Amino acid sequence: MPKIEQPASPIPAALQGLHLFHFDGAPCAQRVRFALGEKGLSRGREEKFDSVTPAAVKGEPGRWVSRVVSLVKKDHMTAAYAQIHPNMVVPALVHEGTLYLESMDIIEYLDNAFGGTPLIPTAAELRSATMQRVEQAKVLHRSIRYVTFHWGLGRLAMLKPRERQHLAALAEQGSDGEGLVSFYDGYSTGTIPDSVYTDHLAQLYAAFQDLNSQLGDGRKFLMSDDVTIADAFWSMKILRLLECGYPVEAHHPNLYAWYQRVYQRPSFQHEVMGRNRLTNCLFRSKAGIERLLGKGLKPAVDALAA
Ligand SMILES: N[C@@H](CCC(=O)N[C@@H](CS)C(=O)NCC(=O)O)C(=O)O
Repeated sequence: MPKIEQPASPIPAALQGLHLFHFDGAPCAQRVRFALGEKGLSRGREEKFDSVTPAAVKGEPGRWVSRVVSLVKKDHMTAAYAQIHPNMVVPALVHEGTLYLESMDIIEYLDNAFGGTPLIPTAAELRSATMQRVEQAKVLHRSIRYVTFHWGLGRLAMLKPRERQHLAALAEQGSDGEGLVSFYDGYSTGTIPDSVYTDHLAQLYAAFQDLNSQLGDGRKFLMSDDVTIADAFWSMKILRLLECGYPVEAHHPNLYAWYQRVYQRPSFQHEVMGRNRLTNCLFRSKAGIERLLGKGLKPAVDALAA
């Protein structure tokens, strides 16, 4: 059973229906939006993440209310959001006043609470194999952070000393369970050795090779011919890494073909990409220029295979 949170903020308890605190370009939120789409729930109106006016708290039948927490504007590093999510990350879901955190738990909750595509197999063996793949993806989320910050976001994502102090002060009241404080300290001061980034890239590479060979038996999706929560987790890693210029097709062809199958699904097209196309295009263009210059993520991935 997903954990029921008791937030310090009064906002979640005031919300009716389904509300998602998310960011369009964040893989952890994208996987939940994919799951919502698979459950037949589409994006409804947009509200400010902390709005509790009588109109803003209303739910919408068959839809989820979108509460964007901008990672660019640093909405997630505000006291208002830290009281909703003590780790200061997206996503967070509220259903009829109850708050759910952690994308894996949120998807598990949605799978039990709504119809549509079943995302967690019921047969014991397949279920356990599926959840192992999800756990592996969860652990490797940190590697995605290191790789995308280093090769994708660059200086744009660095925090000024004042912002880091503010983050540390908020974390003292919350839990900082995702290690944002130490990550941003190291990242913003340029003190993380290059070998750490390369090691995270190598961990992702090894996991992708493993999935690539598993897909060699001709199955349509990661666990079987049916889409599952594992596809939701892993496909968002590929989406993000393609944006950073990772040559997925050249190194992991089965994985790339699988990704295309997931990408074509209406849930991916509408709920994941719906408002993400411009950002996706900008990142891919930047990566394309780097590739032409022989820089960026591609040579780093090629070097791993050499
Ligand atoms: N284990 C969490 C991870 C959430 C997470 O790390 N979210 C990222 C976006 S993918 C975030 O909000 N990062 C904030 C930042 O990097 O400043 C989950 O799966 O829900």
